[in-house]
Parts: sequence; structure tokens; C-alpha cells
Amino acid sequence: MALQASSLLPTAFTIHKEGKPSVSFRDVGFFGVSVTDHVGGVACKSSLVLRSRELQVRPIRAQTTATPEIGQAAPEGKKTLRKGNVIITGASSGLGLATAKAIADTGKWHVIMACRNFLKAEKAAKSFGIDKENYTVMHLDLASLDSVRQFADNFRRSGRPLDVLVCNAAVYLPTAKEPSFTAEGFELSVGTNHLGHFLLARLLLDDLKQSDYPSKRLIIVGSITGNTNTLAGNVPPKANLGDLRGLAGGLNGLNTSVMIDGGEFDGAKAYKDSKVCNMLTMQEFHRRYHEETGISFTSLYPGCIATTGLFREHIPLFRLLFPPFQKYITKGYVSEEEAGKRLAQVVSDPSLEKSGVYWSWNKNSSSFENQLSKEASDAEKAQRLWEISEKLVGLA
Ligand code: LMG
Ligand code: NDP
Ligand code: PMR
Repeated sequence: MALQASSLLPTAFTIHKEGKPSVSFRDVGFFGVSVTDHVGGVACKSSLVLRSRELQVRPIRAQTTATPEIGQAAPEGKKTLRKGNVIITGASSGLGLATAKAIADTGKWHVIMACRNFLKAEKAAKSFGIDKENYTVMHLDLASLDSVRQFADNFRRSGRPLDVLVCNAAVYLPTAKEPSFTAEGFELSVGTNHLGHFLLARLLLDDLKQSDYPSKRLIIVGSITGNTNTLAGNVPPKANLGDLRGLAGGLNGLNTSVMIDGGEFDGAKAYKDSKVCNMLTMQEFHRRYHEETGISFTSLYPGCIATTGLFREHIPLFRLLFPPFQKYITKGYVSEEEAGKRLAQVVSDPSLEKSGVYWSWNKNSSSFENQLSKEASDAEKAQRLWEISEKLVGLA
């Protein structure tokens, strides 16, 4: 990837404060790479429209360093907004990294990259040309509840307000024959993707509440493969939480099953189940806290980002065939940078503020409120999932 060129991009955005950028995005893609190199020319035109909309190439005066206008009212008479603070878990690769890049490059946000591998995250941020003014790496291992608690403490000590939390990190172990476990002994996929994030979001809810930012958001990344009302969600093994008996038993394989529904271990199913948990958790947060706090709770399917590290445990043949399969057969493929811009939209775009929504994008890359499967929108199950999860993570 032409990563060095990416450092040119913030300049490309900042010099065009008021109107449409005069730099042609046809020639320069988001990471300084030709758009056509990435998306094969498909949807190039629509992504141009998307770019100017998503990235909100609007006045960015509040964040530029030494202009005399700082702190003064914008010409329209609107007050300038302070920089927003967003935590993104798993920002060391894939979707999280691309989102960190997209959001940091607006100059309007400070991104806290919450990552288990500090060095990897730091290197990734540097190689993507993220301005060091606009990000901080903080250690977070979601597979350890102690680490989650420590992270929340450390974040609070930093004194930054929290305006948006993005629960993005995940592991996918499709070829594992035997389960692995988190520090507390939960099956690793559900333990990391759901329970770690559940505790994190619960601990940081107060911080979000206290923020004075005009739009406070908690975003939990979901997926199509957890939704059995789609073709992708019907590829075996299908997600199914059953009656949650395995989860209630602690997912430790000692007294009960390591699977939420009480079945035999299946890594691919555990991942899909964890995504159902993510989507149910978002809705339960919405029901419990949206009205009271004004926080917007959302989930999304960013598209099939077939090239990310998520598939690192899959067999080499799969990793070879999956991207062309998604690009040319299902046409569900999106590049990391495109997906990053979608998630960045959910972080900051005023048109995606509605709470309780599962966002998706159509072929023209315009967002729409999608329907979740029956199970992924089951309010009773969401409530039980919440109650069991809070016991497991030590909140009840
Ligand atoms: C499992 O296998 C593994 O067992 C598991 O360990 C784990 O890895 C898991 O998800 C990960 O996968 C999945 C396996 C079984 O699917 C395959 O990948 C086999 C590939 C078969 C090749 C099919 C030919 C397609 C041609 C593509 C050529 C390019 C190849 C690229 C391949 C990359 C992707 C692998 O899956 C199956 O059993 C195969 C059948 C799956 C079809 C599922 C479709 C069900 C449709 C049901 C309709 C439901 C309708 C709902 C509609 C709602 C609409 C609103
Ligand atoms: P990646 O593997 O590229 O990114 C996952 C990130 O999670 C990495 O930064 C990884 O860290 C981090 N992570 C894993 N375990 C932990 C942990 N214990 N503590 C902290 N961080 C951890 O995958 P994607 O970017 O594809 O996935 C991001 C999100 O997008 C996931 O929620 C996934 O479910 C979702 N998604 C992905 C789709 C796709 O097609 N790729 C489709 C739909 C949804 P490290 O870099 O150290 O490994
Ligand atoms: Mg899928 C419209 C069709 C579509 C879409 C959007 C996806 C997304 N997939 C689709 C169809 C199919 N997939 C079909 C027809 C097959 C059978 C050949 C198929 C297979 C398949 C496998 C084996 N797909 C997969 C796998 C994985 O291992 C991935 C997975 O399930 O990870 C949990 C995956 C995915 N398909 C997707 C998406 C987005 C994924 C991956 C990641 C995720 O949900 O987070």
C-alpha cells in the first residue's frame, strides 16, 4: 500500500475549509492509493459522493492550529465545537484502524486506540500517517476483565471526556478443534467479542453520560453472518443462542458447554453467536438508557471486508478465494478504507444519530436502517443475555 502518500491527505482536506475539495478523489484514494486499485473501479462514482458527505468536508477551523478564528464563532454564527474523543477497540488493524484513520483525518476528533498490542497499534498508526496530535494508544486486552477494568481506570485518569465508544475488536477461530479461553475462563470468541465489550461499555457508560458533547454514541459492531434473515446468515454453522444455558453456566467447559446454546464447540458458530450478542446488547442498552441519557446506541454491518486480519486463522485456501468470491460473486465486498468510512459515519455523521438502529449500506454506499433477524431482535433474549452477562463479568 502506498502508505507514505497517506500523510498528504490531511493537507488535502484541511486546505479546503468551506466548500468542495478541489483535489480530485478520482486520482487519490483515501490512503493515497488509486481508488480503482482497491475497488476495481466499481462504485467509484458513488464513493466520491460518499466521501464528501461522510468526511464532512466542512469548516474545520476549530481544529486547525494557529488560525486567528480559533474559539470565535463560525461565520454562520454557530459556536465552534471542541474536538470529540472517541475510543475504538481493536484499532490496530482492519476496520478499527481504517476508522481511526478516517476519523482522525477530519481533524475534529481525538482517537483513543484501545489495543492489546501497543507496539503494533503505534506502528499501524504511524504507517497510516495518522497525525500524532489526533490519537493516543492505550492498552486494552478484552480477553481479560482485569485489563478492561484497568483500561477504564486509565482512561478516566487521562482526564479526557468520552464522547463516543466503538466496540469493534473481535476474534474469529473457524478452524479451532478445541476451545481457547479468556483469563477468566470464558470461551475466547464470546468472552472477547461480547463479554469484554459488555463490561467495557457498562463501565464507560457513566463517562459517556457526563460528556457535554452534543452527540454521544455507543457503537457495537455487528454482522450479517449473525442474522439468519440473510443468505450469508444461513451458511452453516448458523448463529443460535438457544436458551442461553451454556452462557448461564459460564462458558467454561467445566460444568457446562463452551457454547452459548449448550452445544458442541464450533469456532465459527461461537463467532456468529458473539455477533448476535453484540446486536442484542446494543438494543438492550437502547431500551435501558437512551431516553434517560440521550446517548445513541447503534450497531452496523460494514460490508464484507474480506481482506482483514479477521480471517488470519482460516485455512490459506479460504483466505485466497474469499476476497474474489465476495468481490465477484456475492458482490458484498468492501475495502478496509470504505468500511472505515462507513463506521466513521456512524461515529460522527448527524444523519446517523438515531438510536437503536442496525445500519447497513447498499451498493451505492448509502446507509439505511436494516432489519435484524428474529433472534437478533428478540427483546426477551436481550434482557436475559444482559442479566446473565452482568453476573459473569461481576457487575451483579
Ligand atoms: C464452515 O463451512 C466450516 O465447516 C466451519 O468450520 C467454518 O469454517 C465455517 O463460516 C465458517 O464454514 C462452510 C462451508 C459449508 O461453506 C463453504 O465455504 C463451502 C464452499 C462451497 C463452495 C460453494 C461454491 C460456491 C462457488 C464459489 C466459488 C468460489 C469459491 C470461494 C469460496 C470462498 C468461500 C468459502 O457451507 C455449506 O454447507 C455450503 C452450502 C452453503 C449454502 C448456504 C446457503 C443457504 C441458503 C439458505 C437460504 C436461506 C434463505 C434466506 C433468505 C432470506 C432472504 C431475505
Ligand atoms: P481484524 O482482525 O483486522 O481486527 C480485529 C481487531 O481486534 C484487531 O485490532 C485485534 O488486535 C483486535 N483484538 C482481537 N482480540 C482482542 C483482544 N483480546 N483485546 C483487544 N483487541 C483485540 O478484523 P476486522 O477489522 O475485520 O474486524 C473488526 C470488526 O468488524 C469485528 O467486530 C468484526 O466482527 C466486524 N466485522 C468484520 C467483517 C469482515 O468482513 N471483516 C464483516 C462484519 C463485521 P490485534 O491487531 O492485536 O490482533
Ligand atoms: Mg459468506 C450475499 C452473500 C454473502 C455475504 C454478504 C457474505 C458475507 N457471505 C455471503 C454468501 C456466502 N458465504 C455463501 C453463499 C457461502 C457459501 C459458499 C459463504 C461462505 C462463507 C464462509 C465459509 N462466508 C463466510 C465464511 C466465513 O468463514 C466468514 C464467516 O462466516 O465469518 C464468521 C464468511 C463471511 N461471509 C460474509 C461475511 C461478512 C463473512 C465474514 C465475517 C463476519 O461476518 O464478520
